[in-house]
Amino acid sequence: MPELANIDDRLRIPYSIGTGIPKGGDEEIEGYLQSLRVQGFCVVERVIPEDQVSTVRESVHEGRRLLQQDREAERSKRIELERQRNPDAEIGDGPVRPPMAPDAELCDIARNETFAEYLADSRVLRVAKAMLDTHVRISQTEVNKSSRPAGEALSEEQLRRRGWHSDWPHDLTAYGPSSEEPWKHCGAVAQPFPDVCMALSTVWYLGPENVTPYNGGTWIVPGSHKDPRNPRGPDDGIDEQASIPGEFQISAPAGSVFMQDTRIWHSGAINQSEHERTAVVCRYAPWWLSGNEFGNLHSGGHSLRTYVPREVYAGFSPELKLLYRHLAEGEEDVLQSENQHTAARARESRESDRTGDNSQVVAGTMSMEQWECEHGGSKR
Ligand SMILES: O=C(O)CCC(=O)C(=O)O
Ligand SMILES: [Fe+2]
Repeated sequence: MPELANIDDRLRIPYSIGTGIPKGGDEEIEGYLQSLRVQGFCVVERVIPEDQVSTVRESVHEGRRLLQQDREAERSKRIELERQRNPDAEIGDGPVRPPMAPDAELCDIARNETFAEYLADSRVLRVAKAMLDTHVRISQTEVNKSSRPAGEALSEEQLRRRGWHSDWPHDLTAYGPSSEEPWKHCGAVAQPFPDVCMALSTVWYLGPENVTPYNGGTWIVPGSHKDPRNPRGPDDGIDEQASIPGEFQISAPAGSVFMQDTRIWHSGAINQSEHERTAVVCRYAPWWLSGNEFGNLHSGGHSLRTYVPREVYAGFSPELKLLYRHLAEGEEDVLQSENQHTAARARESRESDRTGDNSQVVAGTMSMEQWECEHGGSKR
């Protein structure tokens, strides 16, 4: 492929243990961070141990069924509320604007508690905190992200078709607002995107098979997170459905987590196998990224606002609680202790009455890499 000659070799570094990242300790985490920064993604393998994957997968299938039931009941309640507010309201089959908790829509994490605990896995959290902020939270949870078997012989044309996009808050379609439903809008960062990783989308591959290009390995364009164009940019001249030079598909054992900078251009893939590639998608974001006001319209439901019921939240581990506290019924999210500790140190240094010498501080001369090196990088 002649076009590939232009693709920077740095975009072919290992993205997982299976592709060459050293296993264990700080070196492993550094490998993920390097891949995320340079290529825009990484894969943390076997976050769900091999012998647990089928239990977790089955619990998610059951969780989806229960959610469906609960959502029907919630929707009827919302319609009732809407009618009380406006007796003339004409309510069809479409979305009904949700009020605040406890009448907002159930977050997908409810009914999926067996899966949920893995979201606070130590490797995944270390990576998310180093990329985003020590106070990281899950802004979107979508348990219905399987790639289902295509079930028929596919033409070359079908196999060539992509669905390139980047994810919230970098999805320029902002999930379909209209003049009738202006509230149905999840917000998108304006182009050109600032060079900041604002959130990490994670795809949790739950088997039953290992993920390969044949059965739904996610398509990705390495390095595209740094390109000011976007496949959904209305003026960028990119065909959302056509292949792009440098594209390739992720491979990973079942139970692994694909983590991507939300700016990266990626696409779901056709599953040519006989089995559903079960998957859950969650988006980790720092405390400062507005989620529940604008960001929670998800494929499982029709809601901008989701909430985690009190009794579900009470059963979470302390680490998982920190990821969902902002959505939990009756809870207030406050800055986590690591952030508060930094603020306390900053205040202490301001309070000392020593006057120092800044003659060696020439503003603008320190690179980000130098700063990270001096401050301990991802071990912070
Ligand atoms: O299913 C996949 O492989 C990708 C899913 C995706 O792109 C999304 O949910 O935004
Ligand atoms: Fe996506």
